[in-house]
Amino acid sequence: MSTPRRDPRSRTVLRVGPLKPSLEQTLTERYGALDLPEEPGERATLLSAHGADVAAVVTSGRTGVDDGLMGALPNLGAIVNFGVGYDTIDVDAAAARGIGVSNTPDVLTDCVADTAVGLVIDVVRQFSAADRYVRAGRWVADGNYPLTRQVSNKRVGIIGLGRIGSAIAKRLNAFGCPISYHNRNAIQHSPYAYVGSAVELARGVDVLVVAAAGGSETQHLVDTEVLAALGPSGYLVNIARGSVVDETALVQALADGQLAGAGLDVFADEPNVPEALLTMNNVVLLPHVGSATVETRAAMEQLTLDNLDEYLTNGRLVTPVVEPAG
Ligand code: 8YV
Repeated sequence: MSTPRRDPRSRTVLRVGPLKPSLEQTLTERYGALDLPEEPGERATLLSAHGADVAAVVTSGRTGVDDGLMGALPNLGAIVNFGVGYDTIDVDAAAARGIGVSNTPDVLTDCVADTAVGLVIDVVRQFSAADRYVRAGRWVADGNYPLTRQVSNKRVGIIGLGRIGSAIAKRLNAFGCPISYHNRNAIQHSPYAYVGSAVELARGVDVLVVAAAGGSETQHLVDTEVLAALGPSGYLVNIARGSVVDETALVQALADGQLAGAGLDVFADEPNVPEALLTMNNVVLLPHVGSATVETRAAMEQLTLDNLDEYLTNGRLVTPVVEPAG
């Protein structure tokens, strides 16, 4: 027997963590959303006064929702995530509690794949380093910049051939790069070569691109052994989650000259970047901007609101990761 649904306009929405300013504004103005305070005392006050009213949460990968917060929201039915990665949401706890979870797939695939290709080109051709060379007056003082390496035809290995990994493969394939990949399972009819482990994949490529989802299953999948297999002439690019790479091992490998370079859009403890990386000229550092274009962020915002509306009016989600219980 299903419970009768309440008027969607009367249902309470809670914003958890900072979001795109225009999305925050819409949530406040159109939905009368409450904001979860960061300060523990204020948070406890809000939760005891309104926790039982909350039907839906809107959050992002920066903040997420843990089991404890779900427990303080006994009538929560959906967690709507701004972003494709949902590793900061305890999805097992949500599923066990019958809480639906949505994300924003597809709309950001192109921009994140573009970012990966940008990082591959930048780290292999050393464009950021060469730019610094010009700005420092070194072209005049020291002459031509040293030769770098060619991008076209490099062997590329992709960890995580999902939507984004496949879009990266398609782009780099057009550069003449032979593509191989590692996933938990081989993808049927994929045009790319499947490799059974991350170490084996790293051993056979020049550039290793990390595009796997974050979370406990992929934690430190790229470890000392994988980096050693990639070797002193290999490059690592990560546009996925900092947690997939053992950052301490990465810094060590770079410091020891055991890796040619790294292009990183994501880090283990954002926005903090290991101090040692800041002075390495063969490392390109981006502040998690993979999806950060006007077009893509607008599309992510729209899909977030579509999921919220669909849940509040029909009890369903447009792009569910976990289906809400009926
Ligand atoms: C965003 C991302 O930066 O979609 C993701 O998983 O990492 C990025 O698109 C993030 O969602 C914003 O918090």
